[in-house]
Amino acid sequence: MKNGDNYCRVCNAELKLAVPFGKMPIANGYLTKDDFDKEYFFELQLGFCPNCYMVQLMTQPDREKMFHENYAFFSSTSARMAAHFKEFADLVIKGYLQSANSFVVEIGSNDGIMLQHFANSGIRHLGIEPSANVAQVAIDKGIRTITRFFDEQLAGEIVEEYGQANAFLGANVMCHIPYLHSVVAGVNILLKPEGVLIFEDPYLGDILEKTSYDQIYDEHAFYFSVTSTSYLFEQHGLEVVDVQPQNVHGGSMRYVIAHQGARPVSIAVVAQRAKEDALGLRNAETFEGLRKNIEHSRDALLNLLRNLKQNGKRVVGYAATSKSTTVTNYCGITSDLVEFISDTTPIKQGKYSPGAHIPIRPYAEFQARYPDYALLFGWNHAEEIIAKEQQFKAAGGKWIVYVPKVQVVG
Ligand code: JHZ
Ligand code: SAH
Ligand code: ZN
Repeated sequence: MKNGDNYCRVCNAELKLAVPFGKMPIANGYLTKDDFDKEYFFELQLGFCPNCYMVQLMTQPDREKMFHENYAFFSSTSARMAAHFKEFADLVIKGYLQSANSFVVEIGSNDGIMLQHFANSGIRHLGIEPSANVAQVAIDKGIRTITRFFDEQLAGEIVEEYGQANAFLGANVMCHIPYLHSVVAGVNILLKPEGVLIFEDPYLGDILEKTSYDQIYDEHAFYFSVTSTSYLFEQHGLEVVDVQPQNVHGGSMRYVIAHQGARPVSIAVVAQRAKEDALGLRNAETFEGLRKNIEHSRDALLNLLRNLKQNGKRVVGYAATSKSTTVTNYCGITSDLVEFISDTTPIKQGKYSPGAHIPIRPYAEFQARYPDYALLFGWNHAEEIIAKEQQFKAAGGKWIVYVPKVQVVG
């Protein structure tokens, strides 16, 4: 394997630079004033592999800089996501865990948002979650969790201690792991002959169609499509047997993977690959288009925010999402244009946003004095958020959204 930032982490071909974002901080690296001068930055560059079509970051910070005992993202902050993961768990229990003594493993299990349903049903389970603070929340709920990064080595240790798994799950974690070959080799070891890996991640097709460029940040090492994902698993004697689009996180894809030949391949896999060809996921020019769309989106958002400021309007950010770090830093949005960002997560409150250093304030401050405009950094939760903010609307408040295009609503 060639090393360095210019080679595909899946097939080793030379990457093409698709979108350069400039220097970026750690997306979840909320900080205090004392730490401003020590802040870490890296070059955020989206790369396209012309051989296996995997879209990926060219440079990635060390995993320990992102996932540690002060990780700022707790999964259970959205009611919609809690419901989504209950449905996911129910589907796995009914479809794959009906035999006695079934065993389910989840990587990136975070605060136990999904695994709690297996634990509550008395199913043998194991969570693998390297960020110790979020893992502790799960452990306190009685969910068996180990604080480690998953890889091939750990898969061997798990099989020795617990045996192989009927189901191996991951939501918004597979695309976070740069050393995918070790992970997939681990999946091979861990899965029973009839076992399945089911995982979901933000879908490249949605990112292109919606110009949701804020999905691009340090933690997201890969931007999967059915085409590129199939290539990866085939290298390891595994295959994609089903794909199911999911209406969460701005458009995700759920992949069902099995040992080659173990299960029939759904026509949805073939159909989705045809859609990807039509969308141009195998053409470098598609990504030149993305780059232009991103530049237009940035200009439109900046124009809007500058106009509002000139007109004396108060603008506050709603939800200090990881995604907002890309938007604020790429567009150059500071507290000059956005007074503060309201967020419900205690660990983020009282700190400053990465790079742009916009203050993060408790949600109560948003409610206490509504701004004229709320910039919806949590646009992926728009339905849930707009529904519960009827009072803001009644008070004359308006939403600014920037996906799929920059506009004012409400
Ligand atoms: P949300 C994270 O992305 C990081 P983020 C990670 N890389 C990933 O892929 C996805 O999650 C799964 C706040 N909030 O879910 C709470 C409100 O304040 O879009 C959280 O700080 N009020 C693993 O960070 C933040 O939003 C609300 O009403 O982009 C979560 O943002 C709601 C619903 C959320 O994830
Ligand atoms: N599944 C949850 C959490 C996603 S956050 C959800 O969808 O909401 C991504 C999680 O993956 C983080 O908690 C992070 O600590 C964890 N993670 C990162 N690298 C990992 C690895 N190599 N193995 C297992 N978990 C990992
Ligand atoms: Zn490749």
